Amino acid sequence: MIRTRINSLRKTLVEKNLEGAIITSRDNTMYLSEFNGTDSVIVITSDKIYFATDFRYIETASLLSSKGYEIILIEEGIKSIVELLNNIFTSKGLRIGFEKTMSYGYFDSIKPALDGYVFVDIYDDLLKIRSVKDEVELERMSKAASIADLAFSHILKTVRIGMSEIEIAAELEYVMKRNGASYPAFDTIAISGKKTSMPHGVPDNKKLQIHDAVTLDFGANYKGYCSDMTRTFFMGQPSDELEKIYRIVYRAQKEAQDYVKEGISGYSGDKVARDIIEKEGYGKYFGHSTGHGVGLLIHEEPRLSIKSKTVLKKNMAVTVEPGIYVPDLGGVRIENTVIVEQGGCTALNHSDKELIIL
Ligand SMILES: [Mn+2]
Repeated sequence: MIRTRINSLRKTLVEKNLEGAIITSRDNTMYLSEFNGTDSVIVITSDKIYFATDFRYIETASLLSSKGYEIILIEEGIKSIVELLNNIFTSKGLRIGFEKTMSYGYFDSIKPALDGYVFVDIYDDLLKIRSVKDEVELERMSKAASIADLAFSHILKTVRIGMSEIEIAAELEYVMKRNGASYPAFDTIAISGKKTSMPHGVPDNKKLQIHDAVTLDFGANYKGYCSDMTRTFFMGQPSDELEKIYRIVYRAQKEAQDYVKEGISGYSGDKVARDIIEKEGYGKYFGHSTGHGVGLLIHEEPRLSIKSKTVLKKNMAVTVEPGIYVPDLGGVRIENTVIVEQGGCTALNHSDKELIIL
């Protein structure tokens, strides 16, 4: 798998006429080596690939030599990186790939070593390569999603009036860790009552009350890969309007998910959900896009949004998550992560989407 990923990057080097590339982001170093540590640098040329890391990681990194990597010990921080680059890139006036997400400080430190080179962004190219998942990635994402499913069913069994939002968030994260997650895929959202009108509200000491809507948006990170799901349920019968909103969001989510398949555009995937919500008169309360890619990062390519021109490919992972948020009333969001296939898609998470009243 690693070799295939490296080959895809080499294709980009050829297409963009690059002498080589330097990669420092954790998501891309992880993608190209499966090494899940920080502070590592990959330098790639047409025929060589180097993995540079410091004492803390050198033992783990040494395993990468069997994958074709040359391992370099960083002894003097950035000075070692500059030396490495000086040794590898000796010509002038050529083009070199770098990630536009690199910090200015880092870029400033390595620039003198690459004097005379033209810097060309390859971060977007790597995102594009990463948007189609391979078998190892699909397996990890599926596991990450089932860990989140377990945590959700645990909450449905244990949640009580009087519990605080923070307690619920902590419980979700605890159960995910107990079931193999390294950490939450992002800051867990567990909000209730009127706060559910804030799509990314922050859990606090607010306690659950009768009739409250409860929105949980959370995921697990399993071996580097994220899962992402959202459910809204109710602590006792919700108001008529919130129940109506639930049914609209349910239909928008279901129809958009049923529509997602290889060959559709990100734009049209968003439109299916948006049209349903707009027709019901709630268009202005659905202010975010319908979905985003998921993988090593919680938000990546492709997008299901009015701006997206991406055509979905087989084995892309994307969320389908419409929502309606009415200030001073509350909100509902239902989110599944799906894998794009020929003629349809498969949801990675299996928790029920039907209206749940506890
Ligand atoms: Mn999401």
